Amino acid sequence: MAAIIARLTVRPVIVPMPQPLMTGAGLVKDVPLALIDVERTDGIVGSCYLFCYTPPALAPTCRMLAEFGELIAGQPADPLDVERMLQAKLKLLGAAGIAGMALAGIDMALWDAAAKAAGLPLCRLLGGAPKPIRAYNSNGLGLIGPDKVGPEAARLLAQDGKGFRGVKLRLGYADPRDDLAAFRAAREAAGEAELPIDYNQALSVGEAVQRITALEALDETRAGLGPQWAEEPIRADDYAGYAALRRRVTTPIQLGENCWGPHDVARAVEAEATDFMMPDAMKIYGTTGWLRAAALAEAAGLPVSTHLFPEVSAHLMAVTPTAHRLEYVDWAESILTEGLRIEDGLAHPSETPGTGIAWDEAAVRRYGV
Ligand code: SMN
Ligand code: MG
Repeated sequence: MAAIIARLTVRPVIVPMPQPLMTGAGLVKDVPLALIDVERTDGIVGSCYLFCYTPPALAPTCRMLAEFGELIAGQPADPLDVERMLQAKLKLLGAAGIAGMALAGIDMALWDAAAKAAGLPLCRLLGGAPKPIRAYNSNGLGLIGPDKVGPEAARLLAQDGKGFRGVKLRLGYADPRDDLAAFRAAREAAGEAELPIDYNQALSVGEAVQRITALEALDETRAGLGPQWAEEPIRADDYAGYAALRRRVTTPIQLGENCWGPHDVARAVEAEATDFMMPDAMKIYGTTGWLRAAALAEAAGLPVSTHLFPEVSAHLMAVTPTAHRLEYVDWAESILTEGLRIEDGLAHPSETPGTGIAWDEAAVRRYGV
């Protein structure tokens, strides 16, 4: 008998950022999360959280989820069909922003429920095994000033004895010389660890050519220890700009966290905009959208990394043919009974049924808004 969706509940929480992060696109100091539970008539509850980026987006996201909850109640709990139904409802509005986030949250919760119903970790339900994936620590190294970068890189590489062999460095300082100084300080502290850099869309195409070319001229880069990739140097959706940039630098370009659904990934591929692809489990439209994006990336020969949402992303990477790196952040861990397990720098998908997301109810009450 088909499982039916009984009800969706959503709870807003604002968790303090363990360590505030200054990026090229502004300061992140609070973690506004929409906690979603979708209950089926067989009693199984699927859960996931959405990261809403900025506190003003939290209440509208929860409201949108509640409205969608009314729409899907009574429908079969089959994620692909629910995704089609919500996409159809969003044809005129467009499935980006809060509407796209809500659709993704429902999708991830329904897949979590489906995996629990099967008694399988999500990656096994999707046909894979819970294999480990190399992770890097993305919890810090914001725009803190070049003088603070070395000690922070060392601290992040050592965090909780997780054995990281990579950390992400945010660049895009007002003064380009600070970018060079920050990279050199990070490299000195990080030894041979992987050092992806992230500009969070701070630059024009011309500035990006200059800044990345300058990094490529450093002794560190010439010795083979340059940035592992340059992430979002320019406006996220300027794929023609990315293609132009790629013709002028050799550092691999990374983008994808701002792709809305597999269709944006297809456009980025078509434009030859990038060397690497890092979809965000939420903006890509959840598990359903991820599988489609992963197929596009595989066909185009693009290595795939994750963006935020480490718990569910670890499962998705286990079934991603060109899986590359997992971005580890601990931002939601304070409201989870268990965070993602990382040992020797490798992330291990949870082995309990579902995605492993379970709420620490005392913490949810503490941070509820
Ligand atoms: C990032 C994303 C969201 C919030 C802060 C920073 C950054 C990343 O682009 O890729 O981690
Ligand atoms: Mg980024």
